[in-house]
Amino acid sequence: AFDHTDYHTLNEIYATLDGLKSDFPSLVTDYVAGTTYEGRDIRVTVISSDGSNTRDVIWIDCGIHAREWVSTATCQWILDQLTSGYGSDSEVTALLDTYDFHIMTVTNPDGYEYTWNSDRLWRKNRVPYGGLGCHGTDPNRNFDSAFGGPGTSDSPCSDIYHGPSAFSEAESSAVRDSTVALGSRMKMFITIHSYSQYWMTPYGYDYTLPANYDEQYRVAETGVQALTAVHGTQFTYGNIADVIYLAAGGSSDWAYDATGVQYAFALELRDTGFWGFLLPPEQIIPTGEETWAGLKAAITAMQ
Ligand code: 0X9
Ligand code: ZN
Repeated sequence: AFDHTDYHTLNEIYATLDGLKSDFPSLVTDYVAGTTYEGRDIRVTVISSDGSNTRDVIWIDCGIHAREWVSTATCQWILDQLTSGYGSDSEVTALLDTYDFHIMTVTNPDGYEYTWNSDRLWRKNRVPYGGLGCHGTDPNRNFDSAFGGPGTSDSPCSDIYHGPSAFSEAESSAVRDSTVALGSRMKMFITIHSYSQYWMTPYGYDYTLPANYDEQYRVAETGVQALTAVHGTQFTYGNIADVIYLAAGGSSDWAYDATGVQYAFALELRDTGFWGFLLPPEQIIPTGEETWAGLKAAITAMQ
C-alpha cells in the first residue's frame, strides 16, 4: 500500500506497485505499455477479480503532465481502494465483480522524475527537439485528434508543443496502444490532471459537442454531485472547449473519436489556484476520497 500522507518519487511509486502485485496476487497484474526517451517503463496496473481479460474495462491515466502531482497521487489512492476494498467494501467488490481497471499511474515518468530532481513545475516529457536547447513535447497535444489545431504550438520551447507528428511520443503512444488493445471492452476513459476542479467531456479541439453529449453530461453531473458530497469541493462540468479552453491533440478527444468509448472524461483535480500544482500533501487524502467517490458514482451511472 502507498503512504498517502506525502508525495512519492518515481522509484518509490514503482516499488509500491510491485508490492501490490505480491500483496494481492489474485487481483493485481501489470504490463509495460511503452518505454520513454530516457528509457523508463510506462506501467499499467491491472486490477481484475477474475483474471480472464474478458470483462469490461475502466481506463484511468494519471500524471501525463509531470507537475500535476496530486493526479499521480490520486491514481495511487484508487489502486489502494480497489485492492484493499475487494471482499470487504461492498461498493468496491461490486465494481470489481463487473469491471477490470487498467491504471497508468505515471504516464510521463521522465517528466515526473525531472520535477523531483530539477524543475518542480516541468510539464512535458523530456525529448530534445529543434536544436534550440529546448526539451519536451506536451503528450496531451500529441494525440491524433485535430493534431496541431487550436491551443497547441509548433515551437519545441513551448509548454504546449504538439511534437513533430501525432503519436511521435512514447507517452501518447502508450495510452493509444493500451486502450486500442482493449477494443470494445473499454467502457470509460478517464484522464486525470490538476488543477482547476473541472470534470470535462469532449471536445477540446473545437466547440462541437459529441453525439452523446447529453448522456456524458448526465454521468459527469452524477460524478460531480457525489464528489462534492464528500468534502464540499465544487467542480465545474461540461465540454472541454467551454469549460477550460480549446486544446487539440488531447487524449480524451482521441479516445472518444478513435476507440468508440462512449464516456471519455478529463478531470482537473484540486485546487482552484491558491496552491495550484503545489497542492500540500495534507490534501492528497481528501482529494483521493472525493475523486474516488465521484468516479464510483459515474461508473455506476453509466448506461
Ligand atoms: O491543457 C491541458 O492539457 C489540460 N489542462 S492542464 O492544466 N492540466 O494542462 C486540459 C486537457 C483537456 N483535454 C483535451 N484538450 N482533450
Ligand atoms: Zn494537465
